Amino acid sequence: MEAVRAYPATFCSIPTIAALAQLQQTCNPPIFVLITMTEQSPNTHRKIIHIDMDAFYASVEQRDFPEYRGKPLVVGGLPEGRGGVVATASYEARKFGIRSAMSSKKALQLCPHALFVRPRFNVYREVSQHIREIFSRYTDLIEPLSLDEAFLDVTNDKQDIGSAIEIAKLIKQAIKDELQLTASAGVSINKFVAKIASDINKPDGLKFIGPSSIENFMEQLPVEKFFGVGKVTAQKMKQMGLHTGADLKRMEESDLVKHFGKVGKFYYQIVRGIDNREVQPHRETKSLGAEDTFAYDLTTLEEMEAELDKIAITVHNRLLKYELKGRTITLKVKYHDFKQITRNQSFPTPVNDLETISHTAKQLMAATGVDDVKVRLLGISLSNFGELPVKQRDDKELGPGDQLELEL
Ligand code: DCP
Ligand code: MG
Repeated sequence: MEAVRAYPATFCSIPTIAALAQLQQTCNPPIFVLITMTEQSPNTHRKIIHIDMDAFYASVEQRDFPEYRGKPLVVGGLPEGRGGVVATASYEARKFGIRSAMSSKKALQLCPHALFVRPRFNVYREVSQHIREIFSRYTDLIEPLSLDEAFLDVTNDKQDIGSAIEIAKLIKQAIKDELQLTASAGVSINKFVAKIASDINKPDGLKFIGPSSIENFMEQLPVEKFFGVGKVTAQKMKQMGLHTGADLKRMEESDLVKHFGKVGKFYYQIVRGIDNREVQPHRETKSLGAEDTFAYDLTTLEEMEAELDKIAITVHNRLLKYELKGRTITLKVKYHDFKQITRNQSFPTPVNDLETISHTAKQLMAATGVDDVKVRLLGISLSNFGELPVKQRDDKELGPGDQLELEL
């Protein structure tokens, strides 16, 4: 017999190596060894696709109104209205620096000849249903993250195609043929890498990151691309000399946890290409929120209120994006010693307006007692959504740049 596959010894636990050595001594002829994966090696058998529509709302508008094609188009609040924000911008508008969640006024300053239109959610919802129907031709393991984005597990695809790259191509083609829209796809062995991959060749992109290139890919990835790494954490990492995945990989797990809290465990695994989260077809949004870690600990109520106002705006935008209203508002406070508390308030009917979110969060904050405290993180989330039309993602699936807590 011959060895089918040998994993590097670093993947094996010490007892495993010892047991093998003993086996080798006792076996003649040489043994047949298949070392199963340990916690320290990536699970390479899954085939995961992440699909994300390109400039979704704007592309739909350009498709339906030929006069918008080739023009800088902004979908969202109108610049003359109060507090309008950009939902998305066409690629032509992005050249001027216009981005989602920016105020529409700022967008107009950046590009005075941009066209501004209000979103047509009913149309986006229809398109979303159609792309999900396309996905379902290949698998039932579909986890939508928002109207324009989903994970698909095609390890055992319905049509026995076998190749995830081929399936991604077929899906992209069907979206083009049937909807006259483009999507980008990322293909890999886990959700994290597939999601990053789909962003690499946008628009109309397809990127495959296979098992043999995954560790290398993670090593060269800038730290800000890592899930859960926001601006402050990225800055802290850089101060510590951590710029890329390779730098993170040199850290002990315990040190990562010491410096970054629970998410340190996730960093430790993900730089090794390990992300065993399953594609969850029936996942419901349980909560949606945002949080921020500060460069300096906050000590006064004024500082905390100012930060809560900013976080409330982000939460409000996300609620609008996913068309959600919640009955419960939760405040999360993490102190300088990582001790964490949550406080919440529930309402008789679901809410999503900015005023209520920021006011409630500030009231809850004041009630925690802020004398003699040092606050390193604040977060606001909404939950208790009830039956609502769009059941999308919870905050644990947001992309790079968002600072969110992970269940590991
Ligand atoms: N959206 C929103 N508010 C945000 C972000 C997004 O209303 N802060 C809406 C508009 C987007 C849609 O959600 O069209 C999908 O979000 P994406 O992040 O996927 O952005 P796009 O599809 O617009 O662009 P990209 O090509 O970068 O995916
Ligand atoms: Mg998109």
